[in-house]
Amino acid sequence: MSSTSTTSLREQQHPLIRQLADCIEATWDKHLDLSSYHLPAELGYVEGRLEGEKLIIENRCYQTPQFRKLHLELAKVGNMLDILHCVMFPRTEYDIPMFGCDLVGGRGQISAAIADLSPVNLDRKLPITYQTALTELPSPKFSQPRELPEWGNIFSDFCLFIRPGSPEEEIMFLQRVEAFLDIHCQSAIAASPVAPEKVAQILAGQHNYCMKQQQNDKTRRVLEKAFGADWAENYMTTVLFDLPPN
Ligand code: BLA
Repeated sequence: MSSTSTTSLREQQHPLIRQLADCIEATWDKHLDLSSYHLPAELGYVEGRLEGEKLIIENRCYQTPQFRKLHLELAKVGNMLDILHCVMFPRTEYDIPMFGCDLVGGRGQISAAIADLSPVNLDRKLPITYQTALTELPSPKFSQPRELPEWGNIFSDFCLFIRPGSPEEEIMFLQRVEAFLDIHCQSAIAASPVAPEKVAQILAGQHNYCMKQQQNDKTRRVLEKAFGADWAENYMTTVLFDLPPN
């Protein structure tokens, strides 16, 4: 997949998606030592059809010394649906949270904007460095907060899930996600690997995170309608929320 066509998909998407995609990549570039991550070739760029509209999915993946996989996905269904999906999977020898973000919109309006740094250790608490940094951030009020689904108990107290009510709220969302990313990248590069006996707990926490995310029926339905149930199951378990190898 050439980068020019990823750039062009981005240019066709909702401005908030474009801005957040640029922001995520710039933050990764600024803080982290990126190298390439191998995705099965046939899953890097995918086209399907959903209700007569063309569905395009473009993936960018990297790895770093601290992260097993950094995944940024952009998807577009005709003019109906624009999606940004991003997950940062830490290597299991680091006791650091999972960054996840999803923006879903269509016809000029973002309906779901969610971002979190989700704990994966046993007591489901963020490391104290994260708690301190996140508590110090300005926490603006949004006019349309949204309710998490049942599987959303993986998210932290700092999880932001809203429907942006104005261009100002879109900017506030973008700024808060940028702050999450800065805190996360800085904490990750400062982190020391855990003792080997703690790795299994972190692995279990990442497993739980992925299993819960795989229960998101709204994501699954879009993929199933365009590509069929087997393809959707394979994509959700090997690309979107793959489990780290044991
Ligand atoms: C919601 N995700 C959604 C919705 C759709 C998708 C259509 C409903 C939008 C709405 O309720 O307004 C679809 N999201 C997709 C598709 C992909 C995608 C097709 O990423 C990929 C190809 N989802 C994530 C991550 C998080 C996440 C990383 O991928 C969070 C960190 C959350 N998406 C998330 C949540 C909802 C959602 C919590 C709302 C679910 C609900 O209300 O039931």
